[in-house]
Amino acid sequence: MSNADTSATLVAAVSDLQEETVLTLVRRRLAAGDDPLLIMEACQEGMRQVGVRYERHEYYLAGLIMAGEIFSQVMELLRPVVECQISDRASGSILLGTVKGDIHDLGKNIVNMLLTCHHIAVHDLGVDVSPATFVQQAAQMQPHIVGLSGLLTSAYDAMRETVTMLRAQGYQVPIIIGGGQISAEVCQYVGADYWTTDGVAGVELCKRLIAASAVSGS
Ligand code: B12
Repeated sequence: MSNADTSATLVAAVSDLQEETVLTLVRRRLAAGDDPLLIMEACQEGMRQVGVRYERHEYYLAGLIMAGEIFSQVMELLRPVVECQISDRASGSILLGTVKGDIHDLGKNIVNMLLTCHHIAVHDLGVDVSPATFVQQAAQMQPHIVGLSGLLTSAYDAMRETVTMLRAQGYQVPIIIGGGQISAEVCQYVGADYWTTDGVAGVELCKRLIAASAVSGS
């Protein structure tokens, strides 16, 4: 089977919530030496499809919970492989969290893992983090970057509030927002500096921003 075929099969298995099939396919692809980030991408697409099926009332909350559990298990399989594949060093720090009212954390946890692999210090505040907590922790940690995660439409207001509060307190560090439904329009509404729907691209951005701050001495 070609890579494209196995990816399509994996996307479908995640979308169909076929736990055993997903885990078997992931183990098989890892054993064949496939890139763990490509495997993760396929699973993320499957999760997006689960969301679509939830919207169509084909799945209910239990389906979302099941999808979350499957994805967590996939990440447990991928984590050790990702960790030993990345060897570069980028010193810097990021304050990360899922914003107030939102408890989605699978994407945030991936970003945490990838950043940690690149030796960027991650201070992860968890989920449902209030704007005041972000501000308080930014004061303590003085991070190079603040990263806000959110998947719910209602999270955009919490993101906006967080950005406004950080700026009002004088923090001029780059703020990145991430999550499956984020767009340029959302970024503009929130007042963040950067946005992404892709963890790998987000981590590359963090590395560039940290390198630039080292050059400018900020
Ligand atoms: C799994 C899931 C859940 C699980 C989450 C488990 C967990 N531990 O996270 C559970 C069951 C808890 C859940 C609950 C709910 N969910 Co939900 N959920 C999903 C689902 C199917 C997948 C999300 C996911 O994990 N994707 C995989 C990850 C890897 O992708 P990701 O988060 O986008 O992250 C990537 C990037 O975005 C990026 N990234 C993410 N954050 C950041 C941050 C930074 C700084 C950077 C650089 C990058 C970055 O990196 C990641 C890797 O590439 C989505 C569907 C979808 N389209 O997203 C719905 C979805 C997000 N949920 C939805 C809803 C409605 C709910 C509930 C309200 C349902 C309910 N009736 O209770 C609750 C809300 C609870 C709350 N208060 O937060 C809706 C939101 C609709 C909306 N517009 O607001 C969605 C879109 C489904 C849908 N299409 O209707 N959900």
